[in-house]
Amino acid sequence: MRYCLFATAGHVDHGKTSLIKALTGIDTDRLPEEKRRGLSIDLGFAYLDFPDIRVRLEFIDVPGHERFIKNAIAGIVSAKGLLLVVDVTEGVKPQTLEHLRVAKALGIDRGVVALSKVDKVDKELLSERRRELEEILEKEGFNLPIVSVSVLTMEGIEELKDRLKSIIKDFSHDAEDKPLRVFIDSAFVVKGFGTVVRGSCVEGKLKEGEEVSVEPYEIVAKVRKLQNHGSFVKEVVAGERVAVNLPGLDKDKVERGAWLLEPGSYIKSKESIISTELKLKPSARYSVFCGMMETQGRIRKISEGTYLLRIEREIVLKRGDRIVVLNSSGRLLGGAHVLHPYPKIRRKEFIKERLYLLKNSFELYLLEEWSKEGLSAELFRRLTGEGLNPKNLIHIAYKIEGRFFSIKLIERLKGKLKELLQELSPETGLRLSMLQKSLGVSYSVLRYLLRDFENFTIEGNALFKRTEEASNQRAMEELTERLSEDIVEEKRLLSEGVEKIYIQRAVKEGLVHDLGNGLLISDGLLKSFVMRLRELGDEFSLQEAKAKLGLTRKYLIPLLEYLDYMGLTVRRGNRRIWKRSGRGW
Ligand SMILES: Nc1nc2c(ncn2[C@@H]2O[C@H](COP(=O)(O)OP(=O)(O)O)[C@@H](O)[C@H]2O)c(=O)[nH]1
Ligand SMILES: [Mg+2]
Repeated sequence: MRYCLFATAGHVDHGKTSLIKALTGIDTDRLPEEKRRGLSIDLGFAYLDFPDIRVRLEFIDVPGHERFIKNAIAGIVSAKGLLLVVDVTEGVKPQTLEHLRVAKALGIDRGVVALSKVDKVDKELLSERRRELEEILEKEGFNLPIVSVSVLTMEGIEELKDRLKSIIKDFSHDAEDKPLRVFIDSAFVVKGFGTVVRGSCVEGKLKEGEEVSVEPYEIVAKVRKLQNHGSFVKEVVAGERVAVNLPGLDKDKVERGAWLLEPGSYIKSKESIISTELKLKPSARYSVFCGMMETQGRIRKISEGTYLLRIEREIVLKRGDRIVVLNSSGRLLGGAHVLHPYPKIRRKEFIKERLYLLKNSFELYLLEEWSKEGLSAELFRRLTGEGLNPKNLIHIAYKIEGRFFSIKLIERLKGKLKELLQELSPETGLRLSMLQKSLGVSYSVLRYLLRDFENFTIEGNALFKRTEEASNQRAMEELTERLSEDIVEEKRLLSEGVEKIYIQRAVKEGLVHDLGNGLLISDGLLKSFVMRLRELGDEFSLQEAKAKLGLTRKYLIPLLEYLDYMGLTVRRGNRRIWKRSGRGW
């Protein structure tokens, strides 16, 4: 089963609650006060199943009274579509427009309009109202089908269901793959279970037994039971109305607007960069809805249509989220969308100079904003709810230990490092922490940068310049190491990039022997050959030597001749005899 959330919208008494009841059989006016007054005060919930397309359409019934505009926003904010109800006898009224504008502010553009109570009017008035309605919808920027309905005669109810079905049939369910986000609208205690929070799952999935973090309070709690409309379920997904049993949670800690999130999946902040068509003023104080959470805030203008929003409490947002803006007296102004939920650098010039990146290639913006720390896929996901596509960073960034750094920056740092290293003397060295500080980079980045500088060595936690002597020493060590297992031809070493001068020096110092014909052997290997040959007794034949050392004639003959030359052996025909006076070995 998949789920899709719709909200009702429309002026008070236009027939929203009655229509939901006619569609679903569920009476959403559940508060005693609502029953008494015949008026929806708070949100109500119902659902309609379409078994053939395996979708449950969830309804949030929104109150229409103007005093409850905030409840209306809280209801519409988690919806993907709208069921707008307009009383045919009254036509469009203030809250009809207001709710349409809330939907617009939230980027909701799909849904159906029900022209209600058509049992009360004649055909003429009906078609006049329809025309009026079409005009207004167009003016407000909506293109929605209109269905005439009556809950008394049940006229149009089936048509309305068909319309709804054809809309939700094509809905994408990719929100299911995002990190979990539940907007909480209430919390209560159920005897025997403990605290239950209820809300709309707008993104992701949640399973029984999983841990969630309740934000913005930073409480991690374990899900004991899950329900969808009173039935226990093992898992809930995006689009679903949910009741989540969190026994360990204190119900009084939770208020409407809180979130259930996958722990660690988002960043909370009090500042964000938003984009809007509204003309906002730095002098004014605004009321903003982020999800169902209402808070107060002020803005700083970055440029036309782009503002830095500073709110009074830490909340959870991600890039692409819509927020609703009201003026300080609670009048709806419109919507904005979040470009950056956690701007680390809030300097106006920084943001302004990079507006294009901010709007069009967020990865690149973040690469500059987090230049020294590097951009990780995890950070990207926390800010956007999406995976970082490394393809977008090819040719622009290096990946160092899981984080991306711009090539431009790394090259600049290399230049700076070069300058710093020029002043380094062989004796004193430089603490790595000092270098890190001067460059403003992590240890892993410093190590990455140092790879390009050859004549330095790290000893302990300091960097030393290699003296020429030390460089020679190192080259010699490398050379003898290379020659310690096999006899190697000189031209092969040269082709591997060993400098001739080091070979000559090694031979001169006795570390390496030149057997003639350009065959080189390390002193150690030569000694071990001699020792093994000595095991053959006072004298040995060419064949015995070959079997003992496993060398081909190409190498063996120069080796044995070299022993003769060294005065260790004398050759007699095919045999070699150890000389008594042979040096040492
Ligand atoms: N005649 C008639 N009355 C209706 C119809 N739908 C709703 N009503 C009445 O209109 C009033 C307000 O309806 P309600 O559903 O509470 O409106 P809401 O405030 O938009 O939820 C109630 O008295 C309903 O009985 C309809 O189709 N025909
Ligand atoms: Mg109602």
